[in-house]
Amino acid sequence: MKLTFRWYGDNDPVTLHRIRQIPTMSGIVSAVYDVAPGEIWSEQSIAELKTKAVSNGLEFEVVESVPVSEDIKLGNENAPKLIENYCENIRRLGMAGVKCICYNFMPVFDWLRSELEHQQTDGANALAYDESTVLSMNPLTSELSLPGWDASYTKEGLRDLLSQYSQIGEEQLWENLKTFLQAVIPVAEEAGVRMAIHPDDPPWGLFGLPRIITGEKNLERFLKLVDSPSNGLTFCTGSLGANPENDLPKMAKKFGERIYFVHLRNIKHTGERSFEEVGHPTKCGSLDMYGIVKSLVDGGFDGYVRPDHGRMIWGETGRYGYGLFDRALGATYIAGLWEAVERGNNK
Ligand code: DNO
Repeated sequence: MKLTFRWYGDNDPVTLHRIRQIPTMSGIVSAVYDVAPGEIWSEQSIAELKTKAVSNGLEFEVVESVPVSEDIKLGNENAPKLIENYCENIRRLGMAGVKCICYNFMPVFDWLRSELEHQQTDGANALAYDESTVLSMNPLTSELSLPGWDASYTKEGLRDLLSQYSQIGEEQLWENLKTFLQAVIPVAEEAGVRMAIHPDDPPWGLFGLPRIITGEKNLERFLKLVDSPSNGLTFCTGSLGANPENDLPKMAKKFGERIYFVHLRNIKHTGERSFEEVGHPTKCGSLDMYGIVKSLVDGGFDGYVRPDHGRMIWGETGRYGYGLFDRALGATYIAGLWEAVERGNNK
């Protein structure tokens, strides 16, 4: 297992120097942020990112994300060209030593929350999701807090996209995903890169938009779309765990060898389709973090792990979910869990 930490580039208030000081940290997870989704990343930007990491004693082996353009997810006439660009990015990243690329296939919205600064009893604030609040809001009037939201959408652009997706049900989205994978996975194989799809967060459809990377059955179906070692999963416990029907330890064990990247975080279920993010330890929330790590190790997982969203604690301000302090606490907790599980297994 390699412990990693997400870094948002030079604008990230969390510096590489600080990331490096987190015990057992091996590398960063990052992306080139100076190009629009769908475009080819310049070799120079990729190289600069790598140099920054390496000169701070960190590896750069994981990219999160190379975004998949809406045209690809919609499977429209622009898709082939954009898929070709995507393949070129995989080649370039492979050449630069990247081993794993995380991406998602969620239509329009990435991760969604109803609250960004939910006050917790210990004075921390955290991201929270309440389905009734989300559904009572109209994405077209943008009352919603959308942390994973691409702010560049205009209202017209969004209306247009939502109407295009209204023609597309889940089955068509599966088809478009298959077309994408059939093109990119052979390129990833050749480039020595493992593709790791991120589950939908939350793992159910919203605003009439289909979401398909949601649970055990669908992950199984996904892996069979193109059955190659380069076609794998990002196991995001907070995303999949939002649905209590997802048995995470069971899934971690079952898919262990095809999981290349793990986002570990805990959430507390606060009602039907409602949850808030909490500190990483099992005791803080509804997910069995030890059980998940044990199953990953037993299931043959040997990839990258990062602590996921942290709460804002100790007065820190910054990028929602991505401050330093709580994620660093999460990282050392994860390192501790791993040591305990591996030693226990070798007894
Ligand atoms: C949220 C993240 C997601 C993730 C993308 C991967 O914090 O886990 O935004 O990066 O869905 O493409």
